[in-house]
Amino acid sequence: MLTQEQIQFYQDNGYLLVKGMFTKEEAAEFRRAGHELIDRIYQNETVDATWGGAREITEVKTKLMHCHDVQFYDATFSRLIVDERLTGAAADIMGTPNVQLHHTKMFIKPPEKGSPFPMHQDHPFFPHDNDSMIAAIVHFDNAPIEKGCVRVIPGSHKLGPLPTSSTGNHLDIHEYPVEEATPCPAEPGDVLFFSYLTIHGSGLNLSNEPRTTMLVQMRDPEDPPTIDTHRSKGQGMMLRGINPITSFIKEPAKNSAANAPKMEGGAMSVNGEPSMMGG
Ligand SMILES: O=C(O)CCC(=O)C(=O)O
Repeated sequence: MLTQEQIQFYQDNGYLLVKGMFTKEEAAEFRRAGHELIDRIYQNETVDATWGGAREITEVKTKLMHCHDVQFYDATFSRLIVDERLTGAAADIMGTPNVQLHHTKMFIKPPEKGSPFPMHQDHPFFPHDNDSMIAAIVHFDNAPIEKGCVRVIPGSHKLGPLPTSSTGNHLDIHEYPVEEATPCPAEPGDVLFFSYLTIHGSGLNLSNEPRTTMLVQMRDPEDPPTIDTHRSKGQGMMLRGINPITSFIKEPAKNSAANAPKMEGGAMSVNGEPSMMGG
């Protein structure tokens, strides 16, 4: 449960860093599971999840390792996404007892050359009618500024959807430089929540250690997608409470290319699954 001050901070600023949501020991276990998963996947894959927009903000040949829908690979993450500490805070922020999964993804920004994320809103990747969508970034290890911690623009969730760059779903890199945004340095077990309208991004990892995080994207089950896009395995799973929509849940129709927003990143599959959909 969040305090009234925390909820007010989120409503004013569009983000909230919750310190110590998970213990250091739990974070170490998530990190072990995450790194072992990436090691397994990257035995067969060479996918680099770096966004095209990141290539515009640095000439360094950066890298980013990722896995979408991590709960399909290790039950450690299935338990994490239904943990009441996480979903209870998400419910407090969204103002609904019911929390539904949109997707998960883990990122490892490798030492010395971990890719940045240009400033962006998540909204264009998967717009929804009522803008209930939030992200929670669970930190598996520490993320100081030099590791490329997430940065936000406080209050930007009140601006509504902004025009994106002609080269991707990010914002203009000159108008919104990453280094001018507010850094959110974090320790293992801290969780950063933000709205899909909050402008956010992150810098390069220039340190000599990896930065390991898992992002859980969640929504109110009564907030429908505006367009049919950005499907993922497990989407629609209830993480907390009930789904008040009582008709039988059907498989959505096949994704329509006409509806698809601009993509970020280059790679298209990990283990045969569409995996690089940005956002
Ligand atoms: O992990 C990060 O540094 C930022 C991730 C992000 O902005 C996103 O996936 O939308």
